[in-house]
Formats: sequence, C-alpha cells, structure tokens
Amino acid sequence: MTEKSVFPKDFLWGSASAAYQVEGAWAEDGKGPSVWDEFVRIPGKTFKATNGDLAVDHYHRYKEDIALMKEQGLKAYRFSVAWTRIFPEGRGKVNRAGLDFYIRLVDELIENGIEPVLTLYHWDLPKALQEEYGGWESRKIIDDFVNYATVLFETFKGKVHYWVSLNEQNVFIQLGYMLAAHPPGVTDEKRMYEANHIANLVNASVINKFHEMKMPGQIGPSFAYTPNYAFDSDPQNVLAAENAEDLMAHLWMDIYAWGEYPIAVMDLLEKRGVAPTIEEGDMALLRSAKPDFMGMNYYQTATNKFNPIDGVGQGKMNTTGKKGSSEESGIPGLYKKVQNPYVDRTNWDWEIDPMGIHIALRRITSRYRLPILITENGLGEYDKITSENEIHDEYRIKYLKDHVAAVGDAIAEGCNVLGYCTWSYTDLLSWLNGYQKRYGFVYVDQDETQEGSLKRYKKDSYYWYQRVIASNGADLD
Ligand code: BGP
Repeated sequence: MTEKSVFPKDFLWGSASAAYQVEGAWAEDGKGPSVWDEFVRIPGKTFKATNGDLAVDHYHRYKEDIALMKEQGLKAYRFSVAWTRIFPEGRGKVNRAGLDFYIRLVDELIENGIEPVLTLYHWDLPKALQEEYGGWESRKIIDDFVNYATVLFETFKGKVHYWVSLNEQNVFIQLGYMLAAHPPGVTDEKRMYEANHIANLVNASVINKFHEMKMPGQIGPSFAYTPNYAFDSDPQNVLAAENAEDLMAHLWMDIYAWGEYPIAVMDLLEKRGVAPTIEEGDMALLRSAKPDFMGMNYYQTATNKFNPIDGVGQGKMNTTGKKGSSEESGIPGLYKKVQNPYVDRTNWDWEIDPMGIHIALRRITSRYRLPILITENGLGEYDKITSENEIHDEYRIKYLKDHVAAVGDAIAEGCNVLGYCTWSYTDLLSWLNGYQKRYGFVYVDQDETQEGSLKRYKKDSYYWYQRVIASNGADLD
C-alpha cells in the first residue's frame, strides 16, 4: 500500500443486521411471538403487507452468510438476538433451542475470525410482555430485560466483547408512541415520554449489570443520530436547529453519557404536561450507568427553519421509494425540517450527506468524550440484477466511500472511532419499506411476493469493501 491509513490497526470493519429483518423462522424451535410478528399483520402498516416470517432465512443459512463474510474479510458482524427465542414469553424458562442458535452463530463467527457485536434489543419485544403489562410502559420490564440480558452475558462471557444495549431507542419510542408507525401503534406524547424514561432506566440497569458482572468487553447503546443544521444564519433558524438538536438528540445522548435530561427540553415537557414521572432513585441510577462507547447509527442530517406556533406538524413519511413523496414535518413553535439545498436525497428522501458523519463524530466526541462505534451507515436503494447475476451498485460504493473517507477525517482530528458497521450485510426486510429498499453487500433473491429463491449474489460493493478492509481503509477506490 502506498497510502498510509488513518484507521487504527484493529479497526472493526463490520456490517450489521437485526434478528427480525434477516432470520425468518418466526415460529420455529420454540420461539414466541414478538410485537412485530403481530404488527406486520395489521393491514396497511407495512409496504405491501411484507413481514419477516421468512425474511432472508438467515436462521437456516447463517453458515453460508458467514462464509461470504469470511471471504470478504469482514472483521466484525453486528446482529441482534430475538428475546422471544430465549424467553418465548419474555421470562420464565430459557428456551434451549433458541439459545443454541445464537451459540452456533457466535461460534461460527469466532471460528471464521469475525468479531461478534451483539445487540440485545432491536425492537422485537415479546408480545406476552406487551399484553401483560404494556411493555415499555411498565417498570416491570426493567427486571425482565436485565434477566434476559444476564442469560446472554453468562452464555457469551469471554466470547462476545462488543455489546449494544438498545438499538435506536429514539426511533422505536417515537415511532411506537407518537407516530403509530411501529408497535404498539400509539399516538400519545405523555405516554411516549413515560415509556422513554422507562427505556432509559432499562438501558442504565443493563449497563450496570454488565459492569457488575465484570464482563470482559464493552457495552453501549446505539443511537440514531441525525445531526441538525440551521437553514441559514437567521437567528430564528439557528434557534430552531438548537431546539431540534436538544429535543431529537441530546434528550437521549445526555442521558446515556451523563444521566441528565437537557434543561430546556424538561422545561418544555413540564409546561406541556408531558414530562415523565421521575421517582426517587431514578436520576441516581441514570447517573451511575456509564456506557463504554456511544453507538451511532448515521444515515442523514436534518436542516431546520423556524416553525411558527400554527406551523407544520408531523408530515407523511416516504415508504414507497417515490422520490419527493415525503412531506415537511416539524414541531409547531420549535422547528421544522426543510430540504437542504446543498445535498442530494435518496429515492426514499433521505439526505445524502457524508460530511454529516464527520460532524456527528466531532460533536459526540466534544460533548461526551466517549469512544464511538459506528453501528450502522448505508444506502437503501433499488438494485437490479443482470442476466449474468451481477449487481452494479456504483451508487452504493460512492455513498460508502464518501462516508468512510469522512470517518477517516474525523479520526485524523482525534475522534476515537472503534469501528464502522455498514447497514446491512445481506439484503433484508426494511421494517416499513418491504424488500425493494436494499442495503446489502450481498443481494438476496427475495421481494414483496416473499417467494424469492433466497439465493445470495455478491454485489460490486462487496468487492469494493473487500479492498477497503484489506488495505485498512487506505484504498477507497
Ligand atoms: C435503522 C434501523 C435498522 C434499519 C435501518 C434502515 O433505523 O436500526 O433496523 O432498518 O434504519 O432503515 P429503513 O429500513 O427504514 O430504510
């Protein structure tokens, strides 16, 4: 290699998935139903009523998938455990067959020299707990979650060194309790902030448990960070961006890193009568839990303008892949998200902004002084397979290349980045967007009919990442 890499020599070049989106086998080997198994069956909730019953059948094809990872040179694979495979009803007796699947998966990764990165929770809550006590709305979930996590800690102690507590708490809470786009399909601000506070307590408790057990390795949450920009230097728009950053980012990351709610946000929630109930001991617990890293899922930035009190509220999301079909959205009196004239968008209207990941890494580093594990970054697009079974996804290569370069810039400036996981390894089910919005290095013959052959094909981006990994990030072309 002629060029020198800025990436540390043990940098985790990885890729990610989530149980519900890849595994399939939704009712096999004693697995219990999750809230997603139920939600996808409600008419109109997902694109063309797609579900993860079969997904891309990773449950049966994990060896083939890991062989592809090994050939590519992947250093780390981030996956999630389905709580309902371990405890079909959320607690009680361990379902041995379910746990055995993850033991086989982890062993296979280790044998192939791939570092497992285990996510404890990627949204598939046991349905039994939703029905029994309202899931995230009851403090009973704290003990049940820690009990579930402890089984995994004991099982994988010394084998798994990187753990993610909750994936995108900000997303599952807001989409679950405000936009009704995820289970439990609620639209209620007060209930949202209550559930969010309980999720914070869960996150803190499980991190403390990990440290009490002296687990060799590191644990942190994965936050979906969308850095906020002001549209211009009009002070009204700058304040709008501050509001968005406080309400959409600091509200979670300040809790994770410091155990503090942002002052202006709490003041606002109290005035609106939607502040969470904080019991004695809660803040002490939140302050006591220290993540070892901040996990960051980065896809895009948001540009903000002043939004008057009679301005726009929540607008329609684009889940169809028709560019330009999403609507403006915001919070009246605080901010509204507008189009950034300096960046392009995907067909699902997600802004493509590589410099945004550099800015995100700088902000997290300066504010929290924590190492960062990039747990997701990628481009969802339509891919076409040729008659020779090739997939020329040069748009994905461009997206990833620009983002990896921007991560390198942040590292060169002193950000401590542990690794970079792309979303996603194989193509998989996009929660609300079906199978047509593809992210993988590996194309899977599966579509909205859910009757594909499930055969795997390497995309051009697969070979590109192989070269990136082999050169430790020095060769991005
Ligand atoms: C993140 C989730 C992933 C994944 C990704 C892409 O929010 O953690 O599970 O789905 O986004 O999102 P989408 O599938 O909506 O394009």
